Amino acid sequence: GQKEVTFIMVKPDGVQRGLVGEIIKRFESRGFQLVGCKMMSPSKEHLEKHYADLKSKSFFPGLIKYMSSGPVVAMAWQGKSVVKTGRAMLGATNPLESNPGTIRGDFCIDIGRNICHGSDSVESGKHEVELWFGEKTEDYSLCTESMIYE
Ligand code: DAT
Ligand code: MG
Repeated sequence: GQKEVTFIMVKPDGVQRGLVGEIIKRFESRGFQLVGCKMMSPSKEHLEKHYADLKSKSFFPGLIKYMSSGPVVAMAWQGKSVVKTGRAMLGATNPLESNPGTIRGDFCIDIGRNICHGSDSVESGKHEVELWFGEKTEDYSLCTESMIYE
């Protein structure tokens, strides 16, 4: 329902390129609810846990190096169908295949510099929010809820 959560992260290149506000703005404007947000420099061990399913890929070492090249902004967003809609808002993994109007389709070019992360399923959304925030997300109701949901 409306309590669905997804893990959205502005990657180091997104932070350096000044796109933190732009990415937050798109999720806020859509009507999603920010329930967790922090800037941090994750350890390699933490990133290896986050990307555990990609461990066997040839690009894995490069991915971990890039992801630990600078601070990231980790966020938990909540709302109806936020996982699937968040992925649609991010665009395809390879930015050259991302539609204009998506975050990746508007702001980047290379797959290894695709500026943002979004959970790929409801299960991984829960798992990743837990991995990055533990229990420390905020539980509050938006006073605009009845204007966003019927
Ligand atoms: P996504 O981030 O869209 O969920 P993913 O989980 O398959 O994509 O991969 C995680 C990240 O790894 C992705 O954002 C960029 C990098 N990556 C994926 N496939 C890659 C490839 N073929 N070459 C280089 N980097 C890749
Ligand atoms: Mg993924």
